Amino acid sequence: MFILPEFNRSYSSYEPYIDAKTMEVHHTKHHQGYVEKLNKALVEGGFEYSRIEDIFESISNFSDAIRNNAGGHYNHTMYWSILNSMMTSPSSELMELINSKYGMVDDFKAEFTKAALTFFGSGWVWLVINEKNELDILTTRDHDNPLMSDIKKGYPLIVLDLWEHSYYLKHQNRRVDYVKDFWSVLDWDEVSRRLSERPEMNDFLNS
Ligand code: MN3
Repeated sequence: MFILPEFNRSYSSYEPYIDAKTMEVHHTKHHQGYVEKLNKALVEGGFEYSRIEDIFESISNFSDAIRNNAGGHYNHTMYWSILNSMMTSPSSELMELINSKYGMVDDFKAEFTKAALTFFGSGWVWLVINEKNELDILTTRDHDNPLMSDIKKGYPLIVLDLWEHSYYLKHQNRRVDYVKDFWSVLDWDEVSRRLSERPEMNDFLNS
């Protein structure tokens, strides 16, 4: 059984960039819903798992309900983990990778923002490290994830929720303002930690 991760900060921690009401509803209603539906679908299918990554590894064997809700659980858990109210900056390892692929950090942000704004519908935008040890920006539909066995695009370092429920109360239809505000609450320490502690490429790309 999976459980909703606790929020270790108050929902108002990310004001004025992400409002407290959005955080609360997003966490206690949307994310909670994905966890409940995932558990229900796993029980009905007779499955027992303790790691979402193990479900992702053979994702095409599962129902849409398991795919969507397992992705919903992982993606939201990761999204919460990369938010911070403190000013942080990329590690030197991450900075080198950004410089070699995009130029300055602002150039990377512009590319990531463009991907978020040109994506149509509900989904997620990601920064991943791929099997060539290069950074990549990509988008996934619904609750798909770069670690899913039929996607396998790399190990995720940054994720941003592009579903309207993540910004509509505050930003309404202005996804551009939501993405701009995201940079003010992105926890580069956690992104850098994910990079330095990423699993061996073989563990998640070739299995
Ligand atoms: Mn969401």
